[in-house]
Amino acid sequence: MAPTIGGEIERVDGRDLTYDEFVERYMKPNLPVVLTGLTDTWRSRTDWVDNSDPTKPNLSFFSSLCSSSIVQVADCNKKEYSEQKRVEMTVEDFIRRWVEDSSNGANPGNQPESCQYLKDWHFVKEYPNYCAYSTPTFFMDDWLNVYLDSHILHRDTDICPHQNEANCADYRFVYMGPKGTWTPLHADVFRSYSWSANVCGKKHWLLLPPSQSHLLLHRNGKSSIYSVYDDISEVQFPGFKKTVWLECTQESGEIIFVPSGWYHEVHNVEDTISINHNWFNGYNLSWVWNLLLEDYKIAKEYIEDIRDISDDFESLCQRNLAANTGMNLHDFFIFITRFALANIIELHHVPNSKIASHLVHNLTSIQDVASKMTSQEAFSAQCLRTITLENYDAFSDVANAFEEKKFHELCEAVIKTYMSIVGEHENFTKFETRNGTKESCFSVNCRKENCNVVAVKGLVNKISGPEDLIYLIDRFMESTLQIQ
Ligand SMILES: O=C(O)CCC(=O)C(=O)O
Ligand SMILES: [Fe+2]
Repeated sequence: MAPTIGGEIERVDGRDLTYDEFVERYMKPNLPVVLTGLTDTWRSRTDWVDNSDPTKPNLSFFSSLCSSSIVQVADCNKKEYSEQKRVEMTVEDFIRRWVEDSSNGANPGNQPESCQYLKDWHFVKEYPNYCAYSTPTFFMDDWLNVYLDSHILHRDTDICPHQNEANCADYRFVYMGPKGTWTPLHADVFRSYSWSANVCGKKHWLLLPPSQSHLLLHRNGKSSIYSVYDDISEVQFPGFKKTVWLECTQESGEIIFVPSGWYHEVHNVEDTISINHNWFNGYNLSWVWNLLLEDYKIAKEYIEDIRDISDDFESLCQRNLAANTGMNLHDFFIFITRFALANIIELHHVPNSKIASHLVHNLTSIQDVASKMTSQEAFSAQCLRTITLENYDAFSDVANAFEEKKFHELCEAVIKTYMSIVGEHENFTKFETRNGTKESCFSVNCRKENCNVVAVKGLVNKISGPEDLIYLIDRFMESTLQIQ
């Protein structure tokens, strides 16, 4: 049964769209769009494309510049659990196989037997000085990558031993593969947004609104459809025939915005290289929380029968949750607390600016999520007493956080983000002398002679759980509004 197509994804020239329009028309209502006209000046659109045939990737760029990089390569013909089987190899090997396969495939009757797709390559992390692209303003309000540039999401190294290595340090990726490579049906990690730009080549996308996600489920309620082009049994997947999809063929240079929770399947219809980021912010933070909570309940249910014989059941649930998803409820709480503190510090400096409205929106969305947290067992006083001291300190010890270099880096990244979004980034250099001149203040944006950032610190001594975070934000907003 072929998927029913309801229409095409809207296409808009990104140069004619303001940031506020993007928020109102796509980010806030959680709707997809294809943006054109935003990648023409990217270095990758010259360097990564064949000089003599601009429809083809310049594979020799990668085999000469990045030959020894270790990357993950999916075999699109092999399913492993609910994903494609992956192996690690060097870029050199990947390119060599690609070239071999394409010359084999060129002979009539010869089908290349493998279908190798390089995925999730942390190219920016690995080559920070090669500026392949610049993130379009529309996608800059990115808490996930900004946070991961200075912090880690989950700190138990026994669960994620490679946390500090390039392979799981951020969500900025390069994908590359020949015509025919593809990505199975999925919704993105953490229910984040994603944007994906074709540096060269063409992709066909099918997207399903989250209101129809339940129609993809197997009748056992657990597993989901692997590919919409499989021979899907009506008995096993009774909802599938009711699904209505949006589609698009994304051309070279175009960027697709994939909203939170939309299932999608992607096929490269030409040899393709793409750049993509996953991210979240104040507009989809509750999606991230809702998924984490769902996964937490599943993790808990799974070991419910050992609750009575376990000394520390809650810690076990959190451990399993982090192992399955990359973070647990406490990691997420540390994340929103740190992020809220950084927003508070910066808002203290710009209470009457265009930037302030972004920061206030961030803090409000954090409060909303924190208020949902309060009813969870994981945040009961009893459970918080059992979490590791290191984790507890990470959110409770506010005074210490203010002194940490990584927290200062986060503050700086936050203010730079919103300065760029409102178009004030050129003002930056004026304030960059802060370290030499103002000992008590670490905001890059500080324009105050006697900056009393200590007063902000004084608002709260300790954050012992979500209630304290809500209270801190309330107190701070009150005092900031008074200044205004
Ligand atoms: O390009 C692909 O193969 C998959 C990309 C994707 O799933 C995404 O950008 O969210
Ligand atoms: Fe995706």
